[in-house]
Amino acid sequence: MDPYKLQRQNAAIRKVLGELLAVEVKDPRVGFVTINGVELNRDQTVAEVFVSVLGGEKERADSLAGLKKARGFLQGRLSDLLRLRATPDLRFVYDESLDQGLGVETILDELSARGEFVDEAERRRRRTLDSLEPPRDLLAALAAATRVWVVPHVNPDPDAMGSALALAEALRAAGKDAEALRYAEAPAGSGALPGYDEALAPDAVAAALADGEGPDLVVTVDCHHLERAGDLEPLLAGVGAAWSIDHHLDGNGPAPLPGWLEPLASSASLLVLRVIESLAAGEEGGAPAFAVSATMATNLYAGLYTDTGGFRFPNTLPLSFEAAGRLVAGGADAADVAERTLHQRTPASLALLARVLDTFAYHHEGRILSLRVTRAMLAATGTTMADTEQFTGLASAVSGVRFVVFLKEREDGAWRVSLRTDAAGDVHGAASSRDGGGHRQAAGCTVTGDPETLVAQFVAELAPQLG
Ligand SMILES: [Mn+2]
Repeated sequence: MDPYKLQRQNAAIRKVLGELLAVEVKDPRVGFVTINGVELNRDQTVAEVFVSVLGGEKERADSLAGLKKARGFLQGRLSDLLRLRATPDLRFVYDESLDQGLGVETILDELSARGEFVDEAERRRRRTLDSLEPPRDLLAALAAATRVWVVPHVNPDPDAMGSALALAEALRAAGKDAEALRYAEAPAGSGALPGYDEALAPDAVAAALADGEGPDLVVTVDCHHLERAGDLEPLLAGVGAAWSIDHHLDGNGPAPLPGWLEPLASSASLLVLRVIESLAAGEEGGAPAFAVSATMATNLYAGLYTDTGGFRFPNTLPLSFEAAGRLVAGGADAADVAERTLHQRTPASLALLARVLDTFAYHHEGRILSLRVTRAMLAATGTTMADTEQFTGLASAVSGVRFVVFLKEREDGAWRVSLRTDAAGDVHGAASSRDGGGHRQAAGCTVTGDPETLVAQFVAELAPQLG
Protein backbone atom coordinates (compact mmCIF):
# COMPACT_ATOMS: atom_id res chain seq x y z
CA MET A 1 0.00 0.00 0.00
CA ASP A 2 1.32 3.46 -0.72
CA PRO A 3 2.81 5.09 2.36
CA TYR A 4 0.52 8.13 2.24
CA LYS A 5 -2.57 5.97 2.22
CA LEU A 6 -1.17 4.01 5.15
CA GLN A 7 -0.55 7.27 7.02
CA ARG A 8 -4.09 8.40 6.39
CA GLN A 9 -5.41 5.06 7.61
CA ASN A 10 -3.30 5.36 10.76
CA ALA A 11 -4.61 8.86 11.40
CA ALA A 12 -8.20 7.79 10.79
CA ILE A 13 -7.92 4.85 13.20
CA ARG A 14 -6.33 7.07 15.83
CA LYS A 15 -9.11 9.65 15.50
CA VAL A 16 -11.92 7.13 15.66
CA LEU A 17 -10.40 5.25 18.61
CA GLY A 18 -10.06 8.55 20.46
CA GLU A 19 -13.74 9.32 19.84
CA LEU A 20 -14.83 5.84 20.85
CA LEU A 21 -12.86 6.01 24.09
CA ALA A 22 -14.31 9.43 24.86
CA VAL A 23 -17.91 8.77 23.92
CA GLU A 24 -18.77 5.09 23.85
CA VAL A 25 -16.50 3.13 26.15
CA LYS A 26 -18.09 3.40 29.58
CA ASP A 27 -15.17 1.89 31.54
CA PRO A 28 -13.89 4.67 33.84
CA ARG A 29 -10.43 3.06 33.82
CA VAL A 30 -9.75 4.28 30.29
CA GLY A 31 -10.53 7.89 31.20
CA PHE A 32 -6.89 8.93 31.32
CA VAL A 33 -5.72 7.23 28.16
CA THR A 34 -4.31 9.26 25.31
CA ILE A 35 -3.66 7.65 21.97
CA ASN A 36 -0.33 8.93 20.72
CA GLY A 37 -0.20 7.08 17.46
CA VAL A 38 -1.29 4.09 15.43
CA GLU A 39 0.83 1.93 13.16
CA LEU A 40 -0.84 -0.49 10.80
CA ASN A 41 1.33 -3.23 9.35
CA ARG A 42 1.56 -3.52 5.54
CA ASP A 43 -1.23 -6.04 5.07
CA GLN A 44 -3.42 -4.15 7.59
CA THR A 45 -3.96 -7.16 9.79
CA VAL A 46 -2.38 -5.72 12.93
CA ALA A 47 -2.57 -2.19 14.32
CA GLU A 48 -0.22 -1.20 17.10
CA VAL A 49 -1.85 1.50 19.19
CA PHE A 50 0.57 3.60 21.23
CA VAL A 51 -1.03 4.93 24.37
CA SER A 52 0.02 6.95 27.35
CA VAL A 53 -1.79 7.26 30.63
CA LEU A 54 -1.93 10.20 32.96
CA GLY A 55 -1.26 9.11 36.52
CA GLY A 56 0.91 6.61 38.29
CA GLU A 57 1.60 2.93 37.83
CA LYS A 58 -1.78 1.89 39.14
CA GLU A 59 -3.65 4.07 36.64
CA ARG A 60 -1.41 2.76 33.92
CA ALA A 61 -2.09 -0.90 34.77
CA ASP A 62 -5.82 -0.23 35.21
CA SER A 63 -6.09 1.61 31.93
CA LEU A 64 -4.31 -1.08 29.97
CA ALA A 65 -6.59 -3.69 31.54
CA GLY A 66 -9.61 -1.55 30.59
CA LEU A 67 -8.36 -1.22 27.02
CA LYS A 68 -7.81 -4.95 26.72
CA LYS A 69 -11.37 -5.56 27.91
CA ALA A 70 -12.77 -3.07 25.39
CA ARG A 71 -10.63 -4.48 22.56
CA GLY A 72 -13.34 -6.60 20.91
CA PHE A 73 -15.86 -3.76 21.07
CA LEU A 74 -13.34 -1.27 19.68
CA GLN A 75 -12.36 -3.57 16.81
CA GLY A 76 -16.00 -4.08 15.88
CA ARG A 77 -16.92 -0.39 16.01
CA LEU A 78 -13.75 0.57 14.18
CA SER A 79 -14.41 -1.71 11.25
CA ASP A 80 -18.06 -0.56 11.15
CA LEU A 81 -17.26 3.13 11.23
CA LEU A 82 -14.31 3.04 8.84
CA ARG A 83 -15.85 0.33 6.62
CA LEU A 84 -12.65 -1.68 6.81
CA ARG A 85 -12.40 -4.76 4.64
CA ALA A 86 -10.70 -6.69 7.41
CA THR A 87 -10.66 -5.76 11.07
CA PRO A 88 -7.10 -5.17 12.24
CA ASP A 89 -6.04 -6.88 15.41
CA LEU A 90 -5.56 -4.02 17.91
CA ARG A 91 -2.43 -4.28 20.09
CA PHE A 92 -2.10 -1.67 22.78
CA VAL A 93 1.47 -0.63 23.45
CA TYR A 94 2.40 1.57 26.37
CA ASP A 95 4.30 4.54 24.99
CA GLU A 96 7.21 5.18 27.37
CA SER A 97 8.47 8.23 25.53
CA LEU A 98 6.15 10.54 27.45
CA ASP A 99 7.33 9.24 30.82
CA GLN A 100 10.91 10.20 30.33
CA GLY A 101 11.95 13.52 31.76
CA LEU A 102 8.55 15.14 31.56
CA GLY A 103 6.35 15.93 34.52
CA VAL A 104 2.64 15.38 34.29
CA GLU A 105 2.05 19.15 34.16
CA THR A 106 4.21 19.48 31.07
CA ILE A 107 2.44 16.59 29.41
CA LEU A 108 -0.94 18.13 30.18
CA ASP A 109 0.15 21.48 28.80
CA GLU A 110 1.52 19.89 25.69
CA LEU A 111 -1.58 17.83 25.05
CA SER A 112 -3.95 20.69 25.61
CA ALA A 113 -1.82 22.95 23.40
CA ARG A 114 -2.22 20.34 20.66
CA GLY A 115 -5.94 20.27 21.41
CA GLU A 116 -5.75 16.60 22.26
CA PHE A 117 -6.29 16.47 25.96
CA VAL A 118 -9.86 17.51 26.39
CA ASP A 119 -12.48 15.88 28.52
CA GLU A 120 -15.56 14.40 27.00
CA ALA A 121 -17.72 17.43 27.72
CA GLU A 122 -15.19 19.69 26.01
CA ARG A 123 -14.95 17.35 23.05
CA ARG A 124 -18.73 17.46 22.67
CA ARG A 125 -18.79 21.24 22.95
CA ARG A 126 -16.20 21.55 20.22
CA ARG A 127 -18.03 19.44 17.65
CA THR A 128 -19.56 21.44 14.84
CA LEU A 129 -22.61 20.51 12.82
CA ASP A 130 -20.52 20.26 9.65
CA SER A 131 -18.15 17.81 11.36
CA LEU A 132 -21.05 15.34 11.29
CA GLU A 133 -20.55 13.87 7.84
CA PRO A 134 -23.01 11.35 6.44
CA PRO A 135 -21.28 8.06 5.54
CA ARG A 136 -20.57 7.86 1.82
CA ASP A 137 -22.12 4.44 1.43
CA LEU A 138 -25.40 5.70 2.89
CA LEU A 139 -25.43 8.58 0.40
CA ALA A 140 -24.54 6.15 -2.39
CA ALA A 141 -27.42 3.84 -1.40
CA LEU A 142 -29.84 6.78 -1.45
CA ALA A 143 -28.48 7.96 -4.81
CA ALA A 144 -28.86 4.51 -6.36
CA ALA A 145 -32.42 3.91 -5.12
CA THR A 146 -35.47 4.69 -7.22
CA ARG A 147 -38.29 3.98 -4.76
CA VAL A 148 -37.67 4.66 -1.07
CA TRP A 149 -39.80 4.22 2.03
CA VAL A 150 -38.72 6.10 5.14
CA VAL A 151 -39.83 4.41 8.35
CA PRO A 152 -40.06 6.01 11.81
CA HIS A 153 -40.22 3.85 14.96
CA VAL A 154 -43.62 2.79 16.33
CA ASN A 155 -45.47 5.37 18.44
CA PRO A 156 -43.40 7.98 16.59
CA ASP A 157 -42.32 11.05 18.49
CA PRO A 158 -41.79 14.27 16.50
CA ASP A 159 -38.13 13.34 15.94
CA ALA A 160 -39.02 10.03 14.28
CA MET A 161 -42.00 11.36 12.33
CA GLY A 162 -40.42 14.71 11.43
CA SER A 163 -37.23 12.98 10.24
CA ALA A 164 -39.25 10.57 8.09
CA LEU A 165 -41.39 13.31 6.53
CA ALA A 166 -38.43 15.58 5.82
CA LEU A 167 -36.24 12.84 4.31
CA ALA A 168 -39.05 11.57 2.09
CA GLU A 169 -39.77 15.12 0.88
CA ALA A 170 -36.06 15.70 0.16
CA LEU A 171 -35.78 12.44 -1.77
CA ARG A 172 -38.81 13.45 -3.86
CA ALA A 173 -37.10 16.80 -4.51
CA ALA A 174 -34.07 14.80 -5.65
CA GLY A 175 -36.27 13.02 -8.20
CA LYS A 176 -36.99 9.81 -6.31
CA ASP A 177 -40.29 8.13 -5.76
CA ALA A 178 -40.24 8.39 -1.96
CA GLU A 179 -42.80 8.13 0.84
CA ALA A 180 -42.74 8.48 4.61
CA LEU A 181 -44.57 5.67 6.40
CA ARG A 182 -46.75 6.15 9.46
CA TYR A 183 -48.69 4.01 11.89
CA ALA A 184 -52.43 3.73 12.46
CA GLU A 185 -52.16 6.34 15.20
CA ALA A 186 -49.65 9.01 16.16
CA PRO A 187 -49.10 11.07 19.29
CA ALA A 188 -50.70 14.51 18.82
CA GLY A 189 -47.38 16.31 18.33
CA SER A 190 -46.35 14.04 15.45
CA GLY A 191 -49.76 14.01 13.79
CA ALA A 192 -49.68 17.82 13.53
CA LEU A 193 -46.46 17.90 11.46
CA PRO A 194 -46.71 19.22 7.88
CA GLY A 195 -47.23 16.39 5.39
CA TYR A 196 -48.28 13.85 8.01
CA ASP A 197 -51.63 13.13 6.35
CA GLU A 198 -49.90 12.12 3.10
CA ALA A 199 -47.67 9.56 4.81
CA LEU A 200 -48.51 5.91 4.01
CA ALA A 201 -50.50 4.18 6.76
CA PRO A 202 -50.10 0.40 7.32
CA ASP A 203 -53.13 -0.45 5.12
CA ALA A 204 -51.72 1.64 2.26
CA VAL A 205 -48.34 -0.06 2.75
CA ALA A 206 -49.95 -3.51 2.57
CA ALA A 207 -51.92 -2.48 -0.55
CA ALA A 208 -48.80 -1.12 -2.30
CA LEU A 209 -46.93 -4.34 -1.56
CA ALA A 210 -49.85 -6.44 -2.82
CA ASP A 211 -49.72 -4.44 -6.08
CA GLY A 212 -46.01 -5.12 -6.42
CA GLU A 213 -45.17 -1.48 -5.70
CA GLY A 214 -42.75 -2.06 -2.85
CA PRO A 215 -39.59 0.03 -2.44
CA ASP A 216 -36.08 -0.95 -3.44
CA LEU A 217 -34.78 0.83 -0.34
CA VAL A 218 -36.13 1.15 3.21
CA VAL A 219 -34.54 3.69 5.57
CA THR A 220 -35.41 3.59 9.28
CA VAL A 221 -35.08 6.88 11.13
CA ASP A 222 -34.69 7.45 14.89
CA CYS A 223 -34.24 3.68 15.22
CA HIS A 224 -31.72 1.33 13.69
CA HIS A 225 -33.50 -1.94 13.12
CA LEU A 226 -36.95 -2.96 11.96
CA GLU A 227 -37.85 -4.52 15.31
CA ARG A 228 -38.95 -1.07 16.37
CA ALA A 229 -41.33 -0.78 13.41
CA GLY A 230 -44.36 -2.23 15.22
CA ASP A 231 -47.16 -3.26 12.84
CA LEU A 232 -44.96 -2.35 9.89
CA GLU A 233 -42.21 -4.83 10.75
CA PRO A 234 -43.87 -7.96 9.31
CA LEU A 235 -44.75 -6.00 6.15
CA LEU A 236 -41.24 -4.64 5.66
CA ALA A 237 -39.22 -7.76 6.46
CA GLY A 238 -37.28 -8.60 3.32
CA VAL A 239 -38.62 -5.66 1.28
CA GLY A 240 -35.72 -3.92 -0.48
CA ALA A 241 -32.41 -3.08 1.13
CA ALA A 242 -32.69 -1.67 4.65
CA TRP A 243 -30.57 1.19 6.02
CA SER A 244 -30.89 3.38 9.09
CA ILE A 245 -30.20 6.85 10.47
CA ASP A 246 -30.24 7.00 14.26
CA HIS A 247 -28.74 8.48 17.40
CA HIS A 248 -29.69 5.80 19.95
CA LEU A 249 -27.32 3.29 21.50
CA ASP A 250 -29.21 0.05 21.99
CA GLY A 251 -28.40 -2.39 24.70
CA ASN A 252 -28.95 -5.87 23.44
CA GLY A 253 -31.18 -5.30 20.42
CA PRO A 254 -30.45 -6.75 17.00
CA ALA A 255 -27.33 -5.52 15.21
CA PRO A 256 -27.80 -2.06 13.70
CA LEU A 257 -28.73 -1.87 10.05
CA PRO A 258 -25.99 -0.29 7.95
CA GLY A 259 -26.21 3.48 7.78
CA TRP A 260 -25.45 6.21 10.28
CA LEU A 261 -25.53 5.72 14.04
CA GLU A 262 -24.21 8.83 15.80
CA PRO A 263 -24.96 9.07 19.53
CA LEU A 264 -23.51 12.58 19.68
CA ALA A 265 -26.48 13.96 17.74
CA SER A 266 -29.22 15.31 19.99
CA SER A 267 -31.85 14.14 17.51
CA ALA A 268 -32.05 11.86 14.49
CA SER A 269 -33.39 14.90 12.63
CA LEU A 270 -30.03 16.60 13.03
CA LEU A 271 -28.39 13.70 11.14
CA VAL A 272 -31.19 13.72 8.56
CA LEU A 273 -30.53 17.45 8.09
CA ARG A 274 -26.91 16.65 7.21
CA VAL A 275 -28.03 13.92 4.80
CA ILE A 276 -30.53 16.30 3.16
CA GLU A 277 -27.85 19.00 2.90
CA SER A 278 -25.60 16.52 1.09
CA LEU A 279 -28.38 15.50 -1.30
CA ALA A 280 -29.36 19.15 -1.87
CA ALA A 281 -25.77 20.15 -2.69
CA GLY A 282 -25.85 17.89 -5.76
CA GLU A 283 -22.79 16.65 -7.63
CA GLU A 284 -19.46 18.10 -6.61
CA GLY A 285 -18.79 21.22 -8.69
CA GLY A 286 -22.30 21.10 -10.16
CA ALA A 287 -25.45 23.09 -9.47
CA PRO A 288 -27.46 22.45 -6.27
CA ALA A 289 -29.94 19.61 -6.78
CA PHE A 290 -32.76 21.26 -4.82
CA ALA A 291 -33.36 23.70 -1.97
CA VAL A 292 -34.21 22.67 1.59
CA SER A 293 -37.88 23.67 1.87
CA ALA A 294 -39.67 25.35 4.76
CA THR A 295 -41.67 22.17 5.46
CA MET A 296 -38.50 20.06 5.59
CA ALA A 297 -37.04 22.65 7.97
CA THR A 298 -40.14 22.64 10.21
CA ASN A 299 -40.23 18.83 10.38
CA LEU A 300 -36.52 18.63 11.23
CA TYR A 301 -36.80 21.44 13.78
CA ALA A 302 -39.67 19.57 15.47
CA GLY A 303 -37.32 16.61 16.10
CA LEU A 304 -34.49 18.84 17.26
CA TYR A 305 -36.72 20.86 19.58
CA THR A 306 -38.52 17.95 21.21
CA ASP A 307 -35.54 15.58 21.56
CA THR A 308 -33.69 18.29 23.49
CA GLY A 309 -36.81 18.92 25.61
CA GLY A 310 -36.96 22.42 24.15
CA PHE A 311 -33.16 22.85 24.43
CA ARG A 312 -33.24 21.89 28.12
CA PHE A 313 -31.69 18.39 28.17
CA PRO A 314 -27.94 17.73 28.59
CA ASN A 315 -27.80 16.59 24.95
CA THR A 316 -28.20 20.24 23.94
CA LEU A 317 -24.84 21.11 22.39
CA PRO A 318 -23.53 24.01 20.34
CA LEU A 319 -24.20 21.93 17.24
CA SER A 320 -27.86 21.65 18.29
CA PHE A 321 -28.11 25.45 18.16
CA GLU A 322 -26.20 25.53 14.88
CA ALA A 323 -28.86 23.23 13.44
CA ALA A 324 -31.66 25.31 15.00
CA GLY A 325 -30.21 28.47 13.44
CA ARG A 326 -29.99 26.88 10.01
CA LEU A 327 -33.49 25.44 10.19
CA VAL A 328 -35.16 28.64 11.39
CA ALA A 329 -33.26 30.57 8.72
CA GLY A 330 -34.58 28.00 6.26
CA GLY A 331 -38.18 28.71 7.22
CA ALA A 332 -38.89 26.42 10.19
CA ASP A 333 -41.78 27.81 12.23
CA ALA A 334 -40.19 27.60 15.69
CA ALA A 335 -43.13 29.11 17.59
CA ASP A 336 -45.65 26.80 15.96
CA VAL A 337 -43.50 23.72 16.63
CA ALA A 338 -43.09 24.68 20.30
CA GLU A 339 -46.81 25.22 20.73
CA ARG A 340 -47.95 22.05 18.94
CA THR A 341 -45.40 19.64 20.36
CA LEU A 342 -44.00 20.09 23.86
CA HIS A 343 -46.35 22.64 25.31
CA GLN A 344 -49.79 21.63 24.16
CA ARG A 345 -52.09 20.12 26.80
CA THR A 346 -55.59 18.71 26.45
CA PRO A 347 -58.03 18.80 29.38
CA ALA A 348 -57.92 14.98 29.46
CA SER A 349 -54.13 14.93 29.68
CA LEU A 350 -54.28 17.36 32.62
CA ALA A 351 -56.79 15.07 34.36
CA LEU A 352 -54.30 12.22 33.84
CA LEU A 353 -51.47 14.37 35.19
CA ALA A 354 -53.48 15.00 38.38
CA ARG A 355 -53.64 11.25 38.99
CA VAL A 356 -49.98 10.64 38.14
CA LEU A 357 -48.89 13.45 40.49
CA ASP A 358 -50.44 11.42 43.30
CA THR A 359 -47.93 8.63 42.60
CA PHE A 360 -44.83 10.86 42.87
CA ALA A 361 -42.51 9.31 45.46
CA TYR A 362 -39.21 10.84 46.54
CA HIS A 363 -36.23 8.70 47.52
CA HIS A 364 -32.77 9.57 48.93
CA GLU A 365 -33.64 13.10 50.11
CA GLY A 366 -35.59 13.85 46.96
CA ARG A 367 -32.74 13.11 44.58
CA ILE A 368 -34.56 10.19 42.95
CA LEU A 369 -38.20 10.62 41.95
CA SER A 370 -40.41 7.72 40.92
CA LEU A 371 -43.83 7.96 39.33
CA ARG A 372 -46.31 5.62 37.74
CA VAL A 373 -49.17 5.49 35.27
CA THR A 374 -51.61 2.56 35.18
CA ARG A 375 -54.07 1.37 32.53
CA ALA A 376 -56.87 2.22 34.97
CA MET A 377 -55.76 5.90 35.05
CA LEU A 378 -55.76 6.02 31.24
CA ALA A 379 -59.21 4.45 31.10
CA ALA A 380 -60.64 6.79 33.74
CA THR A 381 -59.42 9.92 31.90
CA GLY A 382 -59.91 8.77 28.31
CA THR A 383 -56.20 9.19 27.53
CA THR A 384 -53.50 7.03 25.94
CA MET A 385 -49.85 6.44 26.82
CA ALA A 386 -48.99 9.17 24.31
CA ASP A 387 -50.46 11.68 26.80
CA THR A 388 -47.66 10.83 29.27
CA GLU A 389 -44.86 11.97 26.91
CA GLN A 390 -44.05 15.11 28.86
CA PHE A 391 -44.32 13.68 32.38
CA THR A 392 -40.70 12.51 32.56
CA GLY A 393 -39.53 16.00 31.68
CA LEU A 394 -41.85 17.50 34.27
CA ALA A 395 -40.51 15.15 36.95
CA SER A 396 -36.87 15.78 36.08
CA ALA A 397 -37.46 19.53 36.39
CA VAL A 398 -38.43 19.21 40.08
CA SER A 399 -35.69 20.92 42.08
CA GLY A 400 -33.18 18.57 43.66
CA VAL A 401 -34.20 15.61 41.49
CA ARG A 402 -31.28 13.92 39.71
CA PHE A 403 -32.92 10.66 38.59
CA VAL A 404 -36.43 9.94 37.38
CA VAL A 405 -37.90 6.41 37.31
CA PHE A 406 -41.22 6.40 35.45
CA LEU A 407 -43.21 3.14 35.33
CA LYS A 408 -45.89 2.81 32.66
CA GLU A 409 -48.20 -0.16 32.77
CA ARG A 410 -48.52 -1.95 29.45
CA GLU A 411 -51.60 -3.79 28.21
CA ASP A 412 -49.94 -7.14 28.92
CA GLY A 413 -49.30 -6.18 32.56
CA ALA A 414 -45.55 -5.59 32.11
CA TRP A 415 -44.04 -2.17 32.90
CA ARG A 416 -42.27 0.10 30.45
CA VAL A 417 -39.71 2.03 32.47
CA SER A 418 -38.39 5.43 31.35
CA LEU A 419 -35.23 6.55 33.11
CA ARG A 420 -33.87 10.08 33.01
CA THR A 421 -30.91 11.82 34.61
CA ASP A 422 -28.78 14.94 34.43
CA ALA A 423 -25.49 15.52 32.61
CA ALA A 424 -23.44 13.82 35.35
CA GLY A 425 -25.63 10.73 35.68
CA ASP A 426 -25.88 7.57 33.59
CA VAL A 427 -29.06 5.51 33.24
CA HIS A 428 -28.04 3.60 30.11
CA GLY A 429 -26.54 0.75 32.13
CA ALA A 430 -29.69 0.22 34.22
CA ALA A 431 -31.74 -0.03 31.01
CA SER A 432 -29.33 -2.07 28.90
CA SER A 433 -28.81 -4.65 31.65
CA ARG A 434 -32.55 -5.30 31.28
CA ASP A 435 -32.44 -5.60 27.47
CA GLY A 436 -33.37 -1.95 27.02
CA GLY A 437 -31.48 0.91 25.43
CA GLY A 438 -31.22 4.64 24.94
CA HIS A 439 -28.62 7.18 25.97
CA ARG A 440 -26.75 7.95 29.17
CA GLN A 441 -29.22 10.65 30.11
CA ALA A 442 -32.43 9.00 28.89
CA ALA A 443 -33.03 5.28 28.54
CA GLY A 444 -35.82 2.75 28.80
CA CYS A 445 -36.56 -0.94 29.29
CA THR A 446 -39.47 -3.28 29.89
CA VAL A 447 -39.77 -5.28 33.12
CA THR A 448 -42.33 -7.37 34.94
CA GLY A 449 -43.20 -7.53 38.62
CA ASP A 450 -44.78 -5.66 41.45
CA PRO A 451 -44.29 -1.91 40.87
CA GLU A 452 -43.19 -1.13 44.44
CA THR A 453 -40.49 -3.80 44.25
CA LEU A 454 -39.41 -2.63 40.79
CA VAL A 455 -39.07 0.97 41.98
CA ALA A 456 -37.02 -0.20 44.97
CA GLN A 457 -34.69 -2.13 42.63
CA PHE A 458 -34.09 0.84 40.34
CA VAL A 459 -33.59 3.20 43.29
CA ALA A 460 -31.05 0.84 44.84
CA GLU A 461 -29.21 0.50 41.55
CA LEU A 462 -29.06 4.24 40.83
CA ALA A 463 -28.33 5.42 44.39
CA PRO A 464 -24.53 4.77 44.24
CA GLN A 465 -24.31 7.50 41.59
CA LEU A 466 -25.60 10.03 44.12
CA GLY A 467 -22.15 9.98 45.73
MN1 LIG B 1 -34.80 10.84 18.57
